[in-house]
Amino acid sequence: MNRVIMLIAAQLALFVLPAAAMAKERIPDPAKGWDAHFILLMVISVFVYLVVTIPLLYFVIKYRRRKGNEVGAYIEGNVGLEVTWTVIPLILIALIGVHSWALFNDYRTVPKDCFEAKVIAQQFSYEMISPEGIRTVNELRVPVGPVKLNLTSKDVIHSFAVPQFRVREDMVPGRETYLWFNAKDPGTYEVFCSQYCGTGHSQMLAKVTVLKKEDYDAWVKQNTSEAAASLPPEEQGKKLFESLGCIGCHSVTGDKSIGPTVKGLFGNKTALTDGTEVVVDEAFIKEKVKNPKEKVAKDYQLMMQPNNVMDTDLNAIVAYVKTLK
Ligand SMILES: [Cu+2]
Repeated sequence: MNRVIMLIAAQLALFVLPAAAMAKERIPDPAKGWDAHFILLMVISVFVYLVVTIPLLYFVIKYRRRKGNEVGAYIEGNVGLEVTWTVIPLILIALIGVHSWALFNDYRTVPKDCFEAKVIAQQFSYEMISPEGIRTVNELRVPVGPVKLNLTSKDVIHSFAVPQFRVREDMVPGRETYLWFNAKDPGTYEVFCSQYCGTGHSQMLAKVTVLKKEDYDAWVKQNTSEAAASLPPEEQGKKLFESLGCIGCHSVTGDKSIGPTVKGLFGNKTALTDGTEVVVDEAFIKEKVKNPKEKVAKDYQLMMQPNNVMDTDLNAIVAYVKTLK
């Protein structure tokens, strides 16, 4: 019986709130649900605040002590009043409870036939892998519709947050987590890392680009055929520099970042923390990728992890770095 009352109350809440719209759609939109939930909490809180504060102020003034030894009247109690102030909050709390539960259910239940991609975080970038196997860095491309993201991390705990979709989920090394959102409108949506993960945390930005189905298909076609054709080493190197996450810490534009920029680096001398200088040549770059602990650049902290990169890929990276004059 109580359950029936709660369900009726929840239905009423859904009816009066914008969330009503989501009940009609086949695929729910938790982003709207969160907004509705916020409004529900706000309305209830303001209502309770006013119901308590206005009479309080009134009584404080009306029943203030006026003369020396005035004593207040003894009041037995009032059954009607007590039942009212128990039942009304009970209904309000039940309403919040049922609405939260329904929303949480939508938020964590991935719709069928969802577009599914993978995101791997590392200090301080994201690698996105489309269902077709296309790898991108700091930009996720998805078609319009529900999207599920499988998340993980290579190093520390990061958190994938897209405020406009009202989603956030931790990215934990050695574990796969997930989130889903309903990308209804084409456009660009910002991604933030919302778990402090190191000095480059605030630069750990990315975007989700929602494309019309046909635009997405065109992008896939373009990138898979391009990948099939063998690229010149510099271009391969550029892709590796991005997909391996090097670009997260080493800019190619000359800007100072977590690590030194690679622009204008090749063939020049660079200062190290131990006070010596070294010429950046092929051997140095290759050694540095594999074993970053040695020969740290002056004014920088060692943040880099050793990378197990194939020799052919290393050659491609060197070829790319050479082009950045
Ligand atoms: Cu992070």
